[in-house]
Amino acid sequence: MSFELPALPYAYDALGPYMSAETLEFHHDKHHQAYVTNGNNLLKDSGLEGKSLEEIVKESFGKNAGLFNNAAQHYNHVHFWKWMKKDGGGKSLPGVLASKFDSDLGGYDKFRADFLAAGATQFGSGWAWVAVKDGKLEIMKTPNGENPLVHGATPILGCDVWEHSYYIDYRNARPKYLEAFVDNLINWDYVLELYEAAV
Ligand code: MN3
Repeated sequence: MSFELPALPYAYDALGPYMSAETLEFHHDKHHQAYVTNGNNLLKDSGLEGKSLEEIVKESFGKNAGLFNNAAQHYNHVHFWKWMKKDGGGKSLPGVLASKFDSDLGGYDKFRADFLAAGATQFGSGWAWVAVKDGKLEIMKTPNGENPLVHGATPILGCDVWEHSYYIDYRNARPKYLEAFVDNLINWDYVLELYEAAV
């Protein structure tokens, strides 16, 4: 397969004031597009051309750094756009998520504190995650393009903490961006959809 940039699932200005149209124009149209373009160039003659995106991410990890970085960032961003919506966030988790967050993550408030801490303490570029591993939810953080897939887990929520995700709107205040993401942007219905597909 070749990589393709998906359209944003909302208008560029839909996530204001928490994430501006300018941020989404740069982040989606420039940064994500670059991962797609570079990933497609590196996929040629890699031996992984016929594989799914998830397989390319897992099989290139530790073996083909250039392809891995771009393919993993493509995977991460395909989901990142869908992990946000207008009027999202908050603590009303749909379906089984509420009880699962209670049993595995110590409840919503502890999830919120731990997820914010994971994102804030990821040194340099990377991601904060909620992933399913062996049927249980875990909070994780990873550097650069790395994601839970290469650690035997399936991500169901991720927040991009690369500076390109927040510097236009929040400058250096990464914790403020993380709070806005959790409180005002998370599309919990998409988190539930990925959870149900993972278990
Ligand atoms: Mn990004």
